[in-house]
Amino acid sequence: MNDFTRAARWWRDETIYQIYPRSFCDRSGDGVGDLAGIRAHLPYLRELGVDALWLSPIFVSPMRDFGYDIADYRAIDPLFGTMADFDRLLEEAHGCGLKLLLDLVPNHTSDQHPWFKASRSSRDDPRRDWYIWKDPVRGSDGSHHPPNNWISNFGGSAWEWDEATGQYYYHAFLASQPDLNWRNPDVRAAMFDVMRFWLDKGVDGFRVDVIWHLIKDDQFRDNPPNPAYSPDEPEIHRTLQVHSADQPEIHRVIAQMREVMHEYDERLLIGEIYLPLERLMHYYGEEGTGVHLPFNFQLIQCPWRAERVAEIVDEYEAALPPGGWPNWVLSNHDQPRIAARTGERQAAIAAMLLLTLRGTPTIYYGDELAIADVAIPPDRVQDPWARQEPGTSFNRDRARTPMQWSAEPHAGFSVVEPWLPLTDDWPDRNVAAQRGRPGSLLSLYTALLRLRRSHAVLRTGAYRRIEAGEDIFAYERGEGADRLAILLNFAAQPRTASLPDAYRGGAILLSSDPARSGAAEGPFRLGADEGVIVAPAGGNR
Ligand code: TEU
Repeated sequence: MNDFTRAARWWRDETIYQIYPRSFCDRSGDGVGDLAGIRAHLPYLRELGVDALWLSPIFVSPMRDFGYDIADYRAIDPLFGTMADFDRLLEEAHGCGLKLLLDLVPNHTSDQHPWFKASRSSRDDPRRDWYIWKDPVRGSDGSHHPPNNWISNFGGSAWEWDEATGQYYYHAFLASQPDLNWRNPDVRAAMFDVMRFWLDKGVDGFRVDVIWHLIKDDQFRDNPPNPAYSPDEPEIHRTLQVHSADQPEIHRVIAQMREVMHEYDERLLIGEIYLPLERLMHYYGEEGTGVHLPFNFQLIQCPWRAERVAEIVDEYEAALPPGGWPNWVLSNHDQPRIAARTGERQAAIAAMLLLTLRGTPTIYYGDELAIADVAIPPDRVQDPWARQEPGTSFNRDRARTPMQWSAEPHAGFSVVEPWLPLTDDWPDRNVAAQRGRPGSLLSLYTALLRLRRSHAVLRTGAYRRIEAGEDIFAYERGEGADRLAILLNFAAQPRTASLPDAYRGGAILLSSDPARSGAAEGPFRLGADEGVIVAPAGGNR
């Protein structure tokens, strides 16, 4: 039996928690989070009940894109600590049963990486072909123009002119993030060695940044215009990324990455992929050649209405290839937070959804407190994208604000003013205030994670939609007597749900409303913004 069809892989049972290291906890006293801060809060993460931590990049970087611009893939940035701090974090995380996933950023390096410095030094340098260099298009007056119309994800042309060598280089993000040439086998070999370096240390896997970007059209054809573009959108949407990303050859590259992972036992490969569902599914690959989990951002991108969310879940379940294991994400460091999108009361429904759907959940740090987007005063804006395209509606800083630990100064995050502001209500919205308090979102997350552990059906049971009525998304997990029903009221008013007969008189295992008691009735009265998990009568408790 190959790896793809083998039944149990740890990530099917476990929950991932994303930490944005700059914003988790600062122990060095510079206002920026660090590895020692993460280590200090391992007990919190155990108590919450998550299983695997994914850290956004912690490697040496000029921090133009806050670590997604790497200058040394094998060293820890001093801002976050030392390699000894990393080794200690890994050891202690493993010691308390937590796995550790790193962020692999193979699409581009920093322009300060020695590879790029060599590449840009001369056209004859052996590293020249490690990046994507093209001759200019010349105007009749001798002026130089980019070789095609590709746009940077952060706005403007994706081509940067290099006067010294008379060519353009390609950058899908900032000009200080030149794209590597993944058609060059030496680049592949070098990055696979980076993977081995961390896998040898014992990390449990990687989240691979913009994996669908690695291979570009070999003819560098222009992207077609996007007929639906409106000028208030980020400039990247002006064209359709038909030729600059998601090329067929990417799947061979991913298969090679999987071969590297196969040299080790039970390591996880996640791909960061923003693509429509039918394109996304190709990234599972065939027979274990794709990523284990192509990140599923459907819930981030959909309007928060019961009917639409239900459709999205059904479509996703139906689109999965045989053996493809699902995953769900509500927020990340690039997107408005879930509580900002749904409001605080519905954040509880979102939590119940995330932790009861079939598939590996990823929780974004701070979502368990319903931290919402924080308005960033203009003089404190950090996000290079927001600086480069000030017209864009969303500034990523708003979803990257510090974790709020307590009512101590600076919310216990730091002893000095943090790099980004806290929420206005931090004296109440923090871990110390919510821990163990009935009805708090943190208590709900903790209870949900405990229930996932104690009830295998919530982890691996089949998913089946139940028609329960307007504004309610309801589904079952499991089969026969071994099943549970989940009823989620997306409305801010009470609603009545029809409940399958088997659940009448069944136990309510969990409600988002701590005042709820008793057994399940026939037509089931759900409170405003209430979600419940119900066992069948006489069944599964
Ligand atoms: O993000 C890639 C990416 O595509 C997003 O920035 C996307 O453009 C945005 O969310 C709008 O949908 C990854 C990292 O997560 C991000 O932080 C980095 O800035 C980027 O890659 C470059 O490494």
